Amino acid sequence: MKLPGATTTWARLISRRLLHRPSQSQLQSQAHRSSSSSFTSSGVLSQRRCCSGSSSGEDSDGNQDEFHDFPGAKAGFTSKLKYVPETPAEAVPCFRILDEYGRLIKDSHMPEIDKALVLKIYQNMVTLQSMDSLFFEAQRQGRFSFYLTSFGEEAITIASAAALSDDDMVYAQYREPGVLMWRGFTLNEFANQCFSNDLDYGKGRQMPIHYGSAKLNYATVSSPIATQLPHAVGAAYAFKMDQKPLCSATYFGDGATSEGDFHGAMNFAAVLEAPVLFICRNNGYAISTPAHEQFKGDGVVCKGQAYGVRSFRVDGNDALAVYATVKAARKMAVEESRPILIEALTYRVGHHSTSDDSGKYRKGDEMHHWKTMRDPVVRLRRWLEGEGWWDSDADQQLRAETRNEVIAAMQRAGPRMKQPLANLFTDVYDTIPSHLRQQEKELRSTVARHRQDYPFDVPL
Ligand SMILES: Cc1ncc(C[n+]2csc(CCOP(=O)(O)OP(=O)(O)O)c2C)c(N)n1
Ligand SMILES: [Mg+2]
Repeated sequence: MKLPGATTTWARLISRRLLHRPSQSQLQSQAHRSSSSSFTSSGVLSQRRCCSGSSSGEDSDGNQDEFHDFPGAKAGFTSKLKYVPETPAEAVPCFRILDEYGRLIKDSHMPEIDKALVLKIYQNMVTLQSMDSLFFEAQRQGRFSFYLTSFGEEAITIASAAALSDDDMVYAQYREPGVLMWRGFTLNEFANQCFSNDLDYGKGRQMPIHYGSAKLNYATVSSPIATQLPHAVGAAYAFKMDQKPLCSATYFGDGATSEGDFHGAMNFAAVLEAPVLFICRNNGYAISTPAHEQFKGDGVVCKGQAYGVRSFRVDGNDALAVYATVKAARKMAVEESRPILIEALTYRVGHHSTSDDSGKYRKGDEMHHWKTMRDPVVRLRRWLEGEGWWDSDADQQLRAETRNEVIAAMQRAGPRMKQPLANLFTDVYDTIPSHLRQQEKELRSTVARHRQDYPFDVPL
């Protein structure tokens, strides 16, 4: 009987193995010849390394020179009862190019980057700072309901976005508007979303800062932490199957690594060899929970090896180092079809959000130190000034211009009508089901009875 291709090969191999099974005397002579392989009494092939100077085949740590092909893991044997330490003797070092004062560190791995690109990175970082300051104030004035800043983390999002291809899919958490800004999302578009006006792509259904853009390959932010990670793996796997030279990049905080979605996503990505960049902003806090209460071990970077994922640790406040790391990681992900974990160490300078007062759980000195001494925008500016590419006049002009642009964007977006009430009930079902119709009816009658308690600019 003719067997299908793959089965024929296996059948041949098995029959060859059975036909050529060695006799007991052959086994003995094989063992004496210190050959590279032998059959055990059960007939299973095991490897035998040639150990010079060790007649017992065991080194001083009890490691034996034999290993066995367990289906679950390939490992050598040891006669000593040993454990794997919970943390390595030394923490993984953090890659940087610029020191705290914006000086180039000698012999550092400087990426290929031209003046125009670094200036664009810097200008975007300043624009993001301006937008955050003014939007934060606007929220405090009650002009929109919620806001959250990227203070202290501007380098991570902007410099990493600069190192990606604009066609790579991005799955962000919420503190990454810098990526969208880099890709060309305008201040008007940011303001439209925060004001939930008639131009908001999300049709007013999401809280402010939950941006998204199909045009810019940026999946809409979703509030439940870490749900974006498995999506990024799926998208990366699709790129791989379609043989596209692209990757997906997913951003998340240190707190997100406590979610099951992080672990599931890492494992799937490793096993499927999906080209995805896991970019963790380890800013030391998940709202009020400090990192040391979030996880044990050497931060986030150490988790990569557990899943078989190559990992980097970088100073997230050094824009050049972030750019170099993401550039190298993207190349590996796309060319070798593999996931990469990047832990960017940083500090969340602002409150978690406008619903938080971080003075309740952080020391004032700590916040002041990071704000004044470790600011990523200042660090990059110092380096640019050292290169003769930037000066204080240019800086003042840029800050004045971006401030005016942000104010103008809010002036345009604020007075526009909100999204109509009816939008709350559409776009999930093809035909609106009866229970949603009933809810809509009840909502309309409540609004009619308490008109003064509902915003006048929401069309009914
Ligand atoms: C599944 C889930 N649990 C809890 C929350 C509430 N929550 C919102 S943000 C946050 C902290 C996330 O911290 P981290 O991932 O470190 O991001 P960071 O805010 O520091 O940027 C939590 C617990 C949530 N949104 N979703
Ligand atoms: Mg955090």
